[in-house]
Formats: sequence, structure tokens, C-alpha cells
Amino acid sequence: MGVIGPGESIWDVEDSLNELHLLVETAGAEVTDRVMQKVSRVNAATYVGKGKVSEIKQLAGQRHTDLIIFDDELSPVQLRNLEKLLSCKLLDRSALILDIFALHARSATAKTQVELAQLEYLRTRLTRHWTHLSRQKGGIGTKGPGETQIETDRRMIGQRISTLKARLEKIDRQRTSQRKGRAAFTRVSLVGYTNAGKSTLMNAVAKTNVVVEDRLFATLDSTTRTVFIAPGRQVLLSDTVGFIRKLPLRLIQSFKSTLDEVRESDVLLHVVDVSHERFTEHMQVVDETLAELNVTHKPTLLVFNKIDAMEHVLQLHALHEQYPEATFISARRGIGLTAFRKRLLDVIEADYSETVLYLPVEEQKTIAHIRKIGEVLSEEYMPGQVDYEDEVRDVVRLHFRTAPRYAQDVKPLIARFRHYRPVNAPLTSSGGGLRS
Ligand SMILES: Nc1nc2c(ncn2[C@@H]2O[C@H](COP(=O)(O)OP(=O)(O)OP(=O)(O)O)[C@@H](O)[C@H]2O)c(=O)[nH]1
Ligand SMILES: [Mg+2]
Repeated sequence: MGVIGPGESIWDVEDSLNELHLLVETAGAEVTDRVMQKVSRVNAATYVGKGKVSEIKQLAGQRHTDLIIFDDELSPVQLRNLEKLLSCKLLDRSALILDIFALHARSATAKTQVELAQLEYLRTRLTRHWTHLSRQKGGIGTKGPGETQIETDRRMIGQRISTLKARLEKIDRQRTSQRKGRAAFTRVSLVGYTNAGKSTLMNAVAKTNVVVEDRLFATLDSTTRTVFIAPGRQVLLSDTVGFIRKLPLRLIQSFKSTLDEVRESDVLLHVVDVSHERFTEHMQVVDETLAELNVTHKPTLLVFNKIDAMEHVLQLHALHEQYPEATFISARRGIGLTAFRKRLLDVIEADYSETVLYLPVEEQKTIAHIRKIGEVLSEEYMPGQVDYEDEVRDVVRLHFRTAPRYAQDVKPLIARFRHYRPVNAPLTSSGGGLRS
């Protein structure tokens, strides 16, 4: 059931229903009918008008429908009323997506995140009818946290939510310390609409074996691997959960520990399926979702994927002209990957700074710190060469590269050790962008 709201065209809603169709199939059900209605104002009690409700009921009866799915999010009241009037199992888009999440969650973390999202969704919608969603019936919409939880009262759900939250916080802390351990690497995250080919690209460049499927939300966990993008140049690449339109922010937020990867990365790879006719809209949804998650101003490389599936070469030429900043690939066929690595390196290097410092050899702690936050490009021990306030000191010449996020760490070091520069050392070493 799709609703054509004010300012929406029938095509917008058709398209959204096409996507809902895919979601339904991903969840393992079959679509028998589509119903649309143009409304000027959403009915607070039943979302659609009374007449439409009886029409749907009649149709569902004729077709022996097991389930009715609304393309928009229903309020708890609307859900309750409609279930009563239609006497049929009912889901809205959010609940359907949650169901797919539950089907696809593999790791303990993903399962915990999904259960939390499900319970938070359920908490406000706890009605007698929700027992319909219990496992007894089988089929889609049943992969809930189990009938026992559904039947327990809100207080019990609240307790379970606290337990899950505590568990996730623990996971968060572990992940944060893991990330700290690999601080010096440049972190790159794959982001994009679901099914764009993020995991396929990950597998192609990182030689991983992440599950790739022609299904929505195949990936719910983040996978991180080191990848060589140039000789001697390693980055950490992470695959993440995809986005989709009309996905309530709180659902995405339940993937916090997965999305922290995105938040803390230095560079984003925005993967787009350009063979999809609505790809520009997908790009917009991804941009909006990132903004909602407060991930803005990150250097981003647009990766136009699935060029092998484009119907006309002319289309590809037009895209090249329209998006000169994008890099064009086919992750599945391995086309354009060399150019892709080069573009990624360019994006990374554009924001990095290189620094040369002369440090007294006693400063082992500082040297260790620099190794943590930066990538050392060269290191030279210079015994008794430096004249500082008429003192002869042994120093280490350290040439290193740091990500923009460490600029604030490097600045005070430059100030603190500037006196140790040998009298005849140049202010900047060769190569552009050097700060010394
Ligand atoms: N024709 C073509 N298909 C591709 C290409 N890259 C990926 N695909 C297919 O697109 C589908 C989705 O690929 P995934 O890599 O799972 O996409 P994803 O972005 O990780 O999707 P989610 O994890 O579900 O958000 C799979 O059927 C892939 O085989 C490509 O370059 N060309
Ligand atoms: Mg994936």
C-alpha cells in the first residue's frame, strides 16, 4: 500500500513501491497486489481513508493475503486501528526492514543491535495483535525477538533494552580501543545505498570474502581489512551497512558501533550503482543520511559502479562529463580498479601533511607517539651534529605523514622542537606540502 501525498507524483510512489517489492522478496514473501491512493492529508486514525480500508480488506479476502505492508511508517495508533479493521497481519516499511535485518544478522553484535532496534520499535506498538507476529505462524514478519518477549509487559521490554544497551556499550568500548591500536593507518569507509556493490568492491580490492548478494541489506556488520593501494601505501578499508530511503534515523542509529567506523574514517568511498535508473536519488538519500548522522565534510570519492551493466556507452560518456570527479568501475568484473586506487590515493594525499622534526634521542616517548599517530617515511640518527644553544646534541631526524585528524597533535610538537633543527638544515625538505 502506497500513498501519494501532496507534492508527490505517482512515479515517485511507484518507484518507492518497486523498492518495497524488493524488500518483501528479500524477506522471503511474494507480492500479490499493489494498492495506491492519492491523499491530500494523512488520516490520523487509519492513515488512509475509510473507503480505502474496506477496499483493501475486500481485496485481501479475495486473494487470501497473509500480510499487508504499508510503504510509510505508521503510528502506533494507526497500526492498532488498521489491524482491527483489516483483521490481517500488518507491517509498515520500518518493521519490514527490521525483519530483514533480523534475517541477515550474523554476528553477535549485529544480532544485539537488531534486537535492540526491534524492541524499541515494539515498545510503543505493543498490542494484543502483535502476538500475530510470533513464531507460531511462520513466514515473514515472524523473526521477532520471540513471543515470550512480545507478550511480556513494557517493563520487561525496558529491562531487556537496558541489558542490550549495556552489552553494546561494552562492544563499543572494545571497538574504540581496537581502533586506537591502528591509529596510524588511513581509514577509508565504503558507504552507499543498499545493493550498490560496496561488499563486491571490498572483496575485489581487499581479497576478503564478504557476503555479496543481489539482496537488500546483505551487509549488517562492518568488516575491516588492510589494503595496499600503492606500493608501501596501506589503508584500512571498512565495509558498512547500506542506506535506503524512508529508513527512520533511529533504526540506522542502532548500528552505532558499525557506523562509528564511518564517523571516524578519514575518507569515504561513496559507491553508487549507476546502472539503476534512480541512482541520483540514491545519492541524495546517502548524502542526507550521512548528514543526519553528523558525518559531513569528509573527503569523499564518488565511485560509480556497475558500468558493465549500463545499456548505452553514450550514457557513460554523459556521466563522465556530468561528474568529472567520479571514478568509474565495475567491481564485479574488475574494471577500472587501478584508476580507482590511484584516485583514492590522490584524495588521501590531498589532505595529509608531511612534517620533518629533529628530536633529541632521549625523547623516546615523543618518538613513540609520532609512530602511533603518523606514518614514518624516513628516520635518520644524527649523532653530535646539532648545535642548539652551543650544545652538541644527538638527534633523530623524523620525516612523517599524518592524517588531518592529527594536525592538532603535530602543531605543538613543531613548536616544542623547532630549536633542534641543525643550523644548516633547510626549513622545508624537498617535495610539496612539507611543513617543517
Ligand atoms: N553488473 C554488476 N553487478 C554488480 C557489480 N558490483 C556488484 N554487483 C552486484 O550487485 C549486487 C549487490 O552487491 P553487494 O556487493 O552485495 O552490494 P552492497 O552495496 O554491499 O549491498 P548491501 O550490503 O546489501 O547494502 C550483487 O548481486 C553483486 O553481484 C558490478 O560491477 N556490475
Ligand atoms: Mg554489502
